[in-house]
Amino acid sequence: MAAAAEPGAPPARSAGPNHGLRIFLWWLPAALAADLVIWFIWGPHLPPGAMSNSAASQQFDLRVLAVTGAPVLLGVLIFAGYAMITWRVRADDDEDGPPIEGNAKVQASWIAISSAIVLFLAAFGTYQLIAPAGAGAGEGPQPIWKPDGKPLLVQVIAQQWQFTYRYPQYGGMETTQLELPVGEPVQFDVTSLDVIHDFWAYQLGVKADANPQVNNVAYTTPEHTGEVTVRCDELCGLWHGAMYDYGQVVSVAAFQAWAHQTEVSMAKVTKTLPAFALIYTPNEIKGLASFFYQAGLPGAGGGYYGNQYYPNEP
Ligand SMILES: [Cu+2]
Repeated sequence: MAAAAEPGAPPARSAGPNHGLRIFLWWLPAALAADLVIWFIWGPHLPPGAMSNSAASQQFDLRVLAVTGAPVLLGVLIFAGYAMITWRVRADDDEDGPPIEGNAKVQASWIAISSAIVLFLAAFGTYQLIAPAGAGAGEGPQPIWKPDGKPLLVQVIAQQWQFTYRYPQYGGMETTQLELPVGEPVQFDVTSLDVIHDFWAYQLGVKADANPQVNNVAYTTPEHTGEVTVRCDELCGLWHGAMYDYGQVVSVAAFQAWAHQTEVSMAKVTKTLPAFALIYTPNEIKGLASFFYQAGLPGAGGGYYGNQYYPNEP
């Protein structure tokens, strides 16, 4: 015979349904379905695409982050929905409800799972930041992670408000066209002539600051042919928004043909350029003052350009 509850004592808790298991059984198929949709259907469309190895690596990162985050989000939403339905106030219920109690199992699992996810993401993020070779970000003048093989060198020179591209392996020619061969590692040497810009070749997953007096190196290997959108991604003055152009990834043969033809047709112009260097100081370019003089531009009467004085000498 069961002992009667003492008067005034809280009613004994009945062994009700296993809420944890019920929530888990709602959550498991939902999380599984969400992760499959994210990985296989949404994943291949995540930015920035897979045109280069660095872009593909960034897309992979976003897939992993989304697949990690979706089950957490669903866990919170399903728990909230379950709680609102199961533990809602019934029409004939005017009780306060039982006091909230601690639950060591729930707390320990929460801490353990959160810690595991955060530590995994920290390790994963650190690894992905350096592989492949700098992940398309500027590594500064002395990159630690370099791709295998001898890369095609492309110097990106930013200035208000355009990018030009210099190819030291093709006679140091400088063009406004970014042309790259598919399947070969590329080394971008990014610099600026004036203020801070940022070289962002979206489809290549390359983004590197262009700082004056600094050579900032970024690597990528294009894996598919196609068009590349290049944008300046650092507010750099009045026409910052107009500082963009379109590059091309083409077959190796098409690149070679373009490069040789451009090298020949630009030869006369290339001769007038300062010798190829990793950084340039516009103030020290010989003949600049006479250029200003001939063009009748400000400074034609002699004067300062930057912080250097140029006498009036044609
Ligand atoms: Cu800019």
